[in-house]
Amino acid sequence: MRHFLGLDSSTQSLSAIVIDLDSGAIVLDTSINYGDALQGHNCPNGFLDNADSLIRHADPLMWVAALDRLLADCRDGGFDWSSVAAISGSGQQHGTVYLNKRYAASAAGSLVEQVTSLLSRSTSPIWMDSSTSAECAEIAAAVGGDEYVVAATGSRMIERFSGSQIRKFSKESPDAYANTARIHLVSSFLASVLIGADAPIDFGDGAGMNLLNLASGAWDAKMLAATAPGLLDKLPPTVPSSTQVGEIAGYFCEQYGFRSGTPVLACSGDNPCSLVGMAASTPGSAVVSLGTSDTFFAAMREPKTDPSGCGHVFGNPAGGFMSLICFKNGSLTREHVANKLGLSWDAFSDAILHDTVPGNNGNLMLPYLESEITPVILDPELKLIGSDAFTGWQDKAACARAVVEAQAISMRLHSAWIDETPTTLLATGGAARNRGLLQVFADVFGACVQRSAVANSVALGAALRAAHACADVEWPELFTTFAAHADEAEIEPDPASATVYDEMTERFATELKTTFSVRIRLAGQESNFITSPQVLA
Ligand code: XUL
Repeated sequence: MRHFLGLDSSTQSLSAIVIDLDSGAIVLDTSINYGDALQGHNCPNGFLDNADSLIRHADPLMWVAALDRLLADCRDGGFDWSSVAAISGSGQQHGTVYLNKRYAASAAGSLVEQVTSLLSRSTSPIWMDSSTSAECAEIAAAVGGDEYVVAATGSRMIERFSGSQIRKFSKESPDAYANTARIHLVSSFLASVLIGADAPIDFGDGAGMNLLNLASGAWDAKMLAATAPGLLDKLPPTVPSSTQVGEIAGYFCEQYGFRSGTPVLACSGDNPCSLVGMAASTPGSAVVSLGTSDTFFAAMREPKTDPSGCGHVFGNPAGGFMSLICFKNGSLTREHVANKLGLSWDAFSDAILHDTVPGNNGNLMLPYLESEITPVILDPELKLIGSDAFTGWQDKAACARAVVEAQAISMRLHSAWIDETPTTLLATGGAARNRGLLQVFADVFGACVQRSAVANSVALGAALRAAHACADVEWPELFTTFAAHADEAEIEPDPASATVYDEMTERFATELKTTFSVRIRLAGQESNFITSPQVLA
């Protein structure tokens, strides 16, 4: 049987998808929620409680307990793991796991028992941790500024990325750091557990560490030296994502019936895997994920970097690179406006489609209800700001269009550094249900919008990567079979709106600079403009 397994070790759950190349069907699609199923690990939302809201760590034992549980539940439910021909996986990006020696499966005990004695640090900082501003500044200063960091690693120093987290650990717990022989990402840790040996880090996820040199694919000596002592020895080697890193450990064959010799492909980060699962791993399509945060990601022909340092560059598991840009003001900001207007999502969508026109008659909003990471806006007092037309939320339709238009324009503006104009936007996330919102994104980008029908693009992406590498099936065939778009017509851009949005994007950029204290840390520049904006929120 040609079954391929993709695992997704994410923030709140572990998921598994098995695809069947012969029938073209997904034959297993299941998930374990840590908060529900593994309460003993005290991570109801995927992380340990901490009085300091900047600190977000998880229990790495919970991740392996989830693996045992998921595999056992499926076996007990009748799923035949011996049908799996190859495996790959994904991990939430940036999180780190600290081991006192290189991973080696021991003969006895559950995965929790095997891993417990290997941990040199009992907790793992995850991507939600933002407690490392001091370390980011120290590392940037040591290499001569964020400009070097961006050029070498594809991102400026980012609090949640692994490098500053490793530095913080080395400063706060020098003995435990010295006792650490291996630092894994969640993805390479998962791969290590699967093969029962030390697995490498792939370029996709490795690029989210502020340690990998994008051009060479090797660890960047200058970044390593600035981060923590003796780091090179503690990091696994790096490999292309398509590398087979080993065969499934005997433990999984004995416990769950996997076929001995089943190949395991390098695991990668969730965003790189999602790029594949969304069928967007070749340039031309960009994924727009509209959720709590809005995210834009796309395959890149050339490894460009964002001069403002806000966007990220990761490895594309299908080869080359990908961009990822995250906007913190997403659904919560839209929801805030919809609530102010007293509009349901259907009414919100209808108002945009039927009661307003592209460009909103020149009325512009700046969509920052809370602090923002793209661009970096730190002002906690910051609120939605806009033209007089929005005062008092009287013109409901104009206000509804304004917030969405502003978010789409901001995404266009802040993804311009990629220098690839997408012809198709693949929309996903909760807000992708909103037809009016998608029409605005189509018009602002001058691109067709398709809603993706893929539910778990991350686990699917991992399964597709395993199939591509081990069954030698080409990407287009895999995408057509498994990564379907919703069965509906594409949303076409209105050509008449092109000039309107070219002008509006320029105006937005100017307003942004002249209205806010937009702090761009890159190369020590700090612009500081304040006028007297119309505060709406
Ligand atoms: C990306 C990021 C998140 C995590 C979520 O930079 O921090 O998307 O990967 O799992």
